[in-house]
Amino acid sequence: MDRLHIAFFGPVNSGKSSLINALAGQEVSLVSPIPGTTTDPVRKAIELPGLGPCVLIDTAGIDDESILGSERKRLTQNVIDSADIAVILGSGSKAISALEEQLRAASVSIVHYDGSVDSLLKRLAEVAPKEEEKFLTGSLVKPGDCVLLVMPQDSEAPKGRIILPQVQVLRELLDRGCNALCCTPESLRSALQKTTPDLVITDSQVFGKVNAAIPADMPLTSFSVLLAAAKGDIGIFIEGAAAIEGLGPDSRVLIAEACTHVPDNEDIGRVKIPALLRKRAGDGLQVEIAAGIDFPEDLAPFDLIIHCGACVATKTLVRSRTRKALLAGVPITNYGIALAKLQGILDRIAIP
Ligand SMILES: Nc1nc2c(ncn2[C@@H]2O[C@H](COP(=O)(O)OP(=O)(O)OP(=O)(O)O)[C@@H](O)[C@H]2O)c(=O)[nH]1
Ligand SMILES: [Mg+2]
Repeated sequence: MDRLHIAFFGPVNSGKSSLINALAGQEVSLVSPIPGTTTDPVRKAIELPGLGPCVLIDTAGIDDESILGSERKRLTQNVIDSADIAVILGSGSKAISALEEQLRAASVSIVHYDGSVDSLLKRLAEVAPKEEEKFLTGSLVKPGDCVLLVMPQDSEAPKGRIILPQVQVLRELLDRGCNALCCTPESLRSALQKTTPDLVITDSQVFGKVNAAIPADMPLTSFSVLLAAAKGDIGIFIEGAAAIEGLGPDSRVLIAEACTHVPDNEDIGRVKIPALLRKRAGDGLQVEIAAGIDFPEDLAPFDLIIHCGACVATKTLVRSRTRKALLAGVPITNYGIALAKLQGILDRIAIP
């Protein structure tokens, strides 16, 4: 399950850090009477009563006018773009009204702190997204279904564990009363001899291979398609993937990753997708990578943006990047949809 990202905003010295420390029951952030104590955003992962796993994010005062103020505002903007809920301390000022406007534009829920931690927790629980709204598999499965999960364990897979989207889907299937069978692309045929699945969920990188091995009428989707549907606007991503057809040797493509993993020589964003794009559009095609919270201010030079599956990113972050791309007039899609398009099976995949 995704952690709920709760960000705290207010003027300098309004007690943001004190409130976070009170909620966490420990010293997460430095408190002092000196205005401007918190400079860069401070993040703390914690379980809150009634809310479950959360990330509390402390920020610099929205009226911080120090020399570094404008740089801090940029970091604060990154927090706005990735928060699920904003807790605001104070009211009435111009800076707060401007902040509220930004938060509303980024679809962040707003809660005003009234001085009571108990009532804050209650309000947070009210506005937090409900568990049932968060199913990745949506209406694609029902209790009793058998779901086959194709999970390559190649050199890119982490040692000794299973990657987050696969863990999330597996857990959800168990919670929803489904029977899940896991296999690798190599053991797919023997898995199909043992059972006839109601749905196949594969890693997008082997879409083509899996599609060729299963009956044409067997529902097929991928982990990153499920994530895209839950976190972004999948309709926009499908439309965006059409731009792949128009790419040529002079085109520029931005690959945006939400996490900062160390890439290896089979990396999907840096190696596999660029290679497939160049095979289709020509060797001259330029690919730029943006990782973590970095996302270019100016998107206009790009002909297409391909975003990662966003397993560690919030819905708000994906939506805000999608909005920026649309405003700049640049088509945006994601790894799973792009790979389905590049492997010629976009029309065939099941979307929740
Ligand atoms: N009386 C009273 N003082 C408080 C309360 N909350 C915070 N303070 C005091 O207000 C001062 C600022 O508190 P911080 O929590 O550092 O405020 P902040 O909003 O994080 O400040 P910056 O990081 O500088 O933006 C400290 O001296 C706190 O002890 C409160 O509820 N009541
Ligand atoms: Mg502070």
